[in-house]
Amino acid sequence: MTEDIIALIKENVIQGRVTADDEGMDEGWVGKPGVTELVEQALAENVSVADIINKGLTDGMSVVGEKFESKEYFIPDMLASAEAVGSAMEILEPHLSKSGIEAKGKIIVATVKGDLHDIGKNIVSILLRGSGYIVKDLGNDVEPQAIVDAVKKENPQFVGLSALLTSTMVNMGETIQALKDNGLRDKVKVIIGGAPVSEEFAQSIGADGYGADGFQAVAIVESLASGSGGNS
Ligand code: B12
Repeated sequence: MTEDIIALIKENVIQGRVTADDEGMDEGWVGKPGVTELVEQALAENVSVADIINKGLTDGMSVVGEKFESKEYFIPDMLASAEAVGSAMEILEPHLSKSGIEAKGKIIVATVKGDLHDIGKNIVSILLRGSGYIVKDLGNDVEPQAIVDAVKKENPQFVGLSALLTSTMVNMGETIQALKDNGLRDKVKVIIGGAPVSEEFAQSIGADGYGADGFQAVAIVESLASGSGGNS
């Protein structure tokens, strides 16, 4: 029974269905419960929160990642699945501490100063949340000083910076400089991403890691957390 509902959650993540109204990737799903209804049902049936997250949401998102890499899925498909995971995590968040699940770490994410593109940053946030991290999303067009202030207040292990414009990617370097100027650079690992950014650029501004997509963002954070990755 538990396996059934977990399998359904996983399948509905793959289908990108938030609620029963959603069509999903394949036909014939409208009217059947989506991820939010299934997660509510699973909680009512006392299914473990860890199983919902790990075997339902995360395993579903892994399949989506594979389909994205093999070009079977495109960005809107991935967004639909990421949204489904995000809405499930909103329902599950109040239950995390109760079920003894410890957050893996905390990350502050922001799109840098001057840049209003936040779709990619939002995907990164959702996937990190889905992987068990506490994410403090500062939004877009975020001044270096606001990131410094947030690091002081939140004490995160990671900072994730996003930029989509060649004119704003320089503000990633400015942000890292601001962290240095405030004596905070050694306290956080900084990872960066966004279409114009590259591994080489990350190294040139002294970032700790670069991720080409949301799944790589999670992988980099995981490897930096275990001390086995990054550019440094
Ligand atoms: C949607 C969009 C907009 C929307 C943004 C809406 C929003 N809420 O985000 C609006 C209409 C506001 C917009 C405005 C502008 N845009 Co625009 N926009 C785009 C567009 C079409 C899609 C971007 C996007 O969302 N991609 C989908 C997401 C999922 O991908 P992503 O952002 O790359 O994120 C992924 C990875 O990069 C990575 N990632 C992202 N962030 C991070 C962070 C970390 C830490 C990690 C590890 C990974 C990571 O993971 C993400 C998920 O897989 C692109 C073109 C394109 N095809 O990319 C142009 C584009 C980025 N825009 C462009 C331009 C020029 C502008 C404007 C200047 C246009 C104008 N003249 O007004 C303004 C600038 C506004 C501003 N100050 O920011 C140019 C940039 C050119 C350049 N090289 O600088 C592009 C490339 C279009 C083009 N070909 O000319 N835009």
